[in-house]
Amino acid sequence: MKIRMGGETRELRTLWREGSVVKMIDQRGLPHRFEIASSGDHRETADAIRDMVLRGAGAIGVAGGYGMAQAALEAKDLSLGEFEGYLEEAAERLKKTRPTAVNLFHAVDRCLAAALSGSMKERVEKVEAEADAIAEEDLAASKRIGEHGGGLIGDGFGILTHCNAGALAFIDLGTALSPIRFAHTQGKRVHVFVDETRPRCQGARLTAWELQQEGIPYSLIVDNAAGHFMRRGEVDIVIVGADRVAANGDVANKIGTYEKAVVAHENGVPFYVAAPRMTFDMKAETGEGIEIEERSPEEVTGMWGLDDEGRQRWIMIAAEGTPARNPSFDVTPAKYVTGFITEAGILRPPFGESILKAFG
Ligand code: RUB
Repeated sequence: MKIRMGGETRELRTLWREGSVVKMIDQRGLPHRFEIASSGDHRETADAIRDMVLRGAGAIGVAGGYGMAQAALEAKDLSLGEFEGYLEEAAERLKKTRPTAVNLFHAVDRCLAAALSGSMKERVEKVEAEADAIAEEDLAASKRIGEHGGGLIGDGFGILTHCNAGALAFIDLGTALSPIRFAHTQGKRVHVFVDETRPRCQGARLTAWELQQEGIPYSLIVDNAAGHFMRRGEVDIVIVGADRVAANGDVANKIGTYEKAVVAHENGVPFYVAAPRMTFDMKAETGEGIEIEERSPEEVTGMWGLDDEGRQRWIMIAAEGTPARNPSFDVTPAKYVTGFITEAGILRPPFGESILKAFG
């Protein structure tokens, strides 16, 4: 993605690997502070996923793969038996960080499978190659999602998106934002309605920042305003990402997605989910079984912001000790989804069949 800083433009990925070191854009400081964070071993990479230094299903998956490559390099001087034990433990540690995005589980399992046969040298090389392949596949999928989804966007469209399913949620380009980038590059006039996405404000902090970097017109709106704009006919299409899609087309995505889908349905606005193969979980028959991460109540009772002197500050919104609930994701039933924008094309209902045909 293009990062404009002090008159200079840099092309960067959200995260990348330099041997045993993983580098990533530290998303906790954005949009006010741009910093690259480094993780020197798989434990630090697990911490970075848990603490949301990086986030978004695709990026979490790639980080999980890179964490496994780090673990393989850390264990390369052990016996084969100890190596396998070390990698299995690393896999467990990485998988425990965030439960909902299935990309993490797919990536870690692929790398673990690569670690279980061959000589030590071959095993380490295979895990590294698998981790790098996952990153390149994700990037290729984003490009295809952009091309397929770009065709759904007409000139002059208002597009609503929720959370951040952009370059920062992936290696680059993203899922929901990729078709928007594509349509913009084709010269179509678009206007993006960006839900702020409480409690962590990924829309206000990350999606708005990405669109600003790319020069794509947008308005930031509070989460509660989406229905208002849909009812007034200002939104022509909703495009969101996903953390896990069940085999029947139920979608787990950032909390609030379900409400947007219901309101879109009520107003006849098409509701599309942009997601690559890695986000589909064929083992989950429906959305019922998907684990929903519950995060700290403090994210609801307070928030981060910038003070007058440019310092990042945590401020309280609710009274000290206010009880709060903080589910990070919700499940949107498949009946509200118009289609899935995937690297294999647009999947249409009945999703049980179209998903199985594309990814089964
Ligand atoms: C991110 C979120 C995003 C999806 C899409 O949640 O819900 O919409 O992960 O990601 P969080 P992708 O910020 O809590 O990780 O574009 O990678 O499919």
